[in-house]
Amino acid sequence: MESIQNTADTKRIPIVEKILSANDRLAAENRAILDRAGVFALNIMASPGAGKTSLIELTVQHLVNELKLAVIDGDIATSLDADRAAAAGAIAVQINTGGECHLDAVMLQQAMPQIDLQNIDLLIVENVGNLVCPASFQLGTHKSVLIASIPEGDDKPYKYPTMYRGVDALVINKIDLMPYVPFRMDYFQRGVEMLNPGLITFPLSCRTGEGLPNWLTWVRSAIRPDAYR
Ligand SMILES: Nc1nc2c(ncn2[C@@H]2O[C@H](COP(=O)(O)OP(=O)(O)OP(=O)(O)O)[C@@H](O)[C@H]2O)c(=O)[nH]1
Ligand SMILES: [Mg+2]
Repeated sequence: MESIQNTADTKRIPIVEKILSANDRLAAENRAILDRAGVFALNIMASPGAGKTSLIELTVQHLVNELKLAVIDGDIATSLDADRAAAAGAIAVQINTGGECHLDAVMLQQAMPQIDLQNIDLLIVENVGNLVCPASFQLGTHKSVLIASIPEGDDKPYKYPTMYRGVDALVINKIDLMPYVPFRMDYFQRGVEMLNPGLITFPLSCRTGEGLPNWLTWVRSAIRPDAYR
């Protein structure tokens, strides 16, 4: 029995590696397509309900007069989030993954032709709500952003290290709920610092707008580093 188990394991690992390296190749193609069109792209990841669409709506509302914006929304089902992004003022495309718990590079490659990229400055991709699967699939976007939220609890960096390790910026949303929910900010931030030292972090509330200006400044400077230095 032992040797059968080992054989199954040794066969499984190369297949997973092959899928991931095929995905990485497509992600590199996506990046090249975006760069040729002069589009800066963000991949927004978080657990379900952390506030991805809320932050995208606010970002679109605040930047729509200065940047040409598009949103690609990944969800298992429905076009609810793309509808919200469109109502906020972005060109919006919905990807329904049909059960997959993450977006991958091929899904993005299929969605991008629905947008006139030559006419876009910033593409925001909302990944499927999940702290595990999206961490393994590069999309070709320029920066990855994780949204944590106060009601999820302060232990999440410790429990989902791969996600916290791989991102370029961290939003801590729903800080308006700090008085009502036990959340040790020090403990949370120690976990983040251990996994991703110096990670730029934006505590904010999509509900009250507190902290939002710092996030918007970061987005602007990430897109056009020279203009905002
Ligand atoms: N109190 C509070 N509620 C918030 C805040 N931001 C978002 N919410 C609420 O949290 C809920 C989920 O927000 P969404 O923006 O839909 O979250 P999401 O991450 O896009 O959710 P999925 O796409 O389903 O994974 C909604 O009821 C929001 O109104 C916040 O800063 N404070
Ligand atoms: Mg959403």
